[in-house]
Amino acid sequence: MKTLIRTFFSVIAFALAWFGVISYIHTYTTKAESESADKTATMKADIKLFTFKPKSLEVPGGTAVVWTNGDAVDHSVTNGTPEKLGGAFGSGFFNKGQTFSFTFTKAGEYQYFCKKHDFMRGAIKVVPAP
Ligand SMILES: [Cu+2]
Repeated sequence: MKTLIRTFFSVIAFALAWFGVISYIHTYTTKAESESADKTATMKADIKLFTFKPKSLEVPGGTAVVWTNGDAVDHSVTNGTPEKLGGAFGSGFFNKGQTFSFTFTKAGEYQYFCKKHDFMRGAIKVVPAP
């Protein structure tokens, strides 16, 4: 009987130890993930009433620009102009409440437009990172 109780307690102790190790690993990895995510600076932009807001935006290199569609119609964020595509980024169509994100690493002027409404235009100016 004594051996049985001892075995029972050692099994419990073993299980608790494992639980501790696993939760420690879990905490450690999730923390590492959120820390690396924090390193990317983000800038928010909106699409509202068929307009990119702000129409032009200046960001340092390494910034992720996140566009949120506030209209109940599909829009896209497509690099270039309808006359001359840029090719650096293109969102495809996304609808109300959805977002598109692009991280700008190279300095320069990036024009963009909406593939469905070619009068919708905007620009991102990327300056060298400080
Ligand atoms: Cu559009």
